Amino acid sequence: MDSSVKSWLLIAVTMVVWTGPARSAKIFTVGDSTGWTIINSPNYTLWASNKAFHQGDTLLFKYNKQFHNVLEVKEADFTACKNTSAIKEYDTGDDSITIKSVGHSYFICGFPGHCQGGQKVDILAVDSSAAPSSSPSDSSPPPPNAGDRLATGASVFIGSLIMVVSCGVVLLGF
Ligand SMILES: *[C@@H]1O[C@H](CO)[C@@H](O)[C@H](O)[C@H]1NC(C)=O
Ligand SMILES: [Cu+2]
Repeated sequence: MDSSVKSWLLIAVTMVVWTGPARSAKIFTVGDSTGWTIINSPNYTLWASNKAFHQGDTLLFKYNKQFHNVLEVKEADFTACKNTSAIKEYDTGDDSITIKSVGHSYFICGFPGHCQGGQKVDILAVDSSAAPSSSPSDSSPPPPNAGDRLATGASVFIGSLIMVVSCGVVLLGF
């Protein structure tokens, strides 16, 4: 192959790598290893507060279906722990729920007293597309999170590496 063709090929590869990997959907097990419960349950508000949920991510509710269920409810019902007008009900004990919309999704357990006891979680999801998330009107998007910075750093590193190699190819005239 002609060396200039080779170097253009490498530059093309570099450009592809440089854009970095697209963000892929994540799966969150609600309450981690403890799952969705009421006895020795985690503080679900606290559990959710240090996570970045995106539209398209999946919430996994794992629980004993004899004693719990999952109701998606409106904000007022979440606040009041009202279990009689759920938007959606899940009761398999192993429910996989995809976050379909940006904004809040509210989930409670419908068994008597459980929501009042803290078995409730408010999931605030942001846009799935860009990470960091930003709308066209945003003049100063928030800084990317650590994971995104790491990914960006890695792709810049790989990109630089390929750039150096392709320069070497051109200079040495392979
Ligand atoms: C759970 O955590 C939230 C956020 O840190 C806090 O505001 C709330 O008081 C906690 N609830 C309980 C029952 O400890
Ligand atoms: Cu429950």
